Amino acid sequence: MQPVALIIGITGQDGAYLARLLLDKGYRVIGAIRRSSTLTLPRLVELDIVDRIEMRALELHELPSIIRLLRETKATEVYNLGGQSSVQVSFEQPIYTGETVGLGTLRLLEAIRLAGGQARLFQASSSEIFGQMEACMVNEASPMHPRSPYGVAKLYAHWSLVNYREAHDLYAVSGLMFNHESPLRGMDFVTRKITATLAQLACGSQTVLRLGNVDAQRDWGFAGDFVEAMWRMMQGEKPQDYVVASGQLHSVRDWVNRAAQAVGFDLVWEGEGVAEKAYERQSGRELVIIDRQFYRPSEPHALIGDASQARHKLDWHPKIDFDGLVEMMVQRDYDRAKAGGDWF
Ligand code: GDR
Repeated sequence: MQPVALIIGITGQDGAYLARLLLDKGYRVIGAIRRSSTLTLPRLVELDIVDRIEMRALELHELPSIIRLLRETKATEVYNLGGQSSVQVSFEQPIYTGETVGLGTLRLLEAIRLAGGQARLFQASSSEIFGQMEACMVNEASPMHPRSPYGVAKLYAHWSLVNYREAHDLYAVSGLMFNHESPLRGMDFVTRKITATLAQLACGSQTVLRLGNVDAQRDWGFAGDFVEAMWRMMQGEKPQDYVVASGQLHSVRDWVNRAAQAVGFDLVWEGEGVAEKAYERQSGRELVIIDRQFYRPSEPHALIGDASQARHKLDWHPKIDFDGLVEMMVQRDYDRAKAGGDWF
């Protein structure tokens, strides 16, 4: 029988890559979208899969509508990639974030249980649930202490899932996902902001790249590799949670330097804290400035994900490394900037 996947969050970066992977594997793919949202599908268009996905309206606030959709589609696998996903925005919209990320996941679990409990659930959890840690290497057994409203909401979702697995015997798994990027990333996130702005600067734009904490460090991987791990987690005999990460730590400054180099800028950094700036060596032109508005009230420590369980038990091996990722994103944004449009 053909497997049926329901993807919540189909319009985002991960939704697009996952949909392509599942279509290639022969799945019937159903994309759930909010009735109220305007239908913009540029990522699915870019991957050339928009016509192969069945779109269905879904309101995660409305429990009966989730149950109905599960029953009508007979979804065998549900991927929850939805909800407010910006850590920065969660400091301004903590309640909305808690609603969509925390309670949204609980409603989905309850709907799967009420619909008979047959559908498997993948929950996109986050390294933000670890946050404050003494050690910098994190695995599935590490203590959790989130440092943002987003992280707190993801922690609620994570423990709700564990509880439903234990209490109701659902096949539900949490991917403890570290940062993952791609040319389909939204501009709210620092990597894409960097590659898109530098590409525009290289094509003659007069703008300046404004950033917050350039010394923040993250473990960054490629989203296309991460969706492969999601699918593998759903094929196991027993449900189990996994850390999904590249195992490499880099700073925001590393991203800027590498991306600048890729478009031909030789950067010189000067000053400290919010007075720091980066100039192009030859022309002396100011390209990067620090802007206090992009600092966060609190941040997680620099955490590296230990994905050895995923490697050994799921046979998951990411293909794109840090340099390959920066190169891929800069190249795509450079092409977009030259073509003069179609930004998302
Ligand atoms: P993050 O990603 O918060 O780790 O969450 P983001 O790209 O927003 O920030 C990464 C780091 O960059 C620093 N930073 C800036 N961030 C943004 N957005 N804009 C800036 O101008 C800027 N300047 C510096 C931040 O302070 C931070 O340290 C991502 C999301 O995908 C989550 O949904 C996911 O769960 C986690 O990764 C794992």
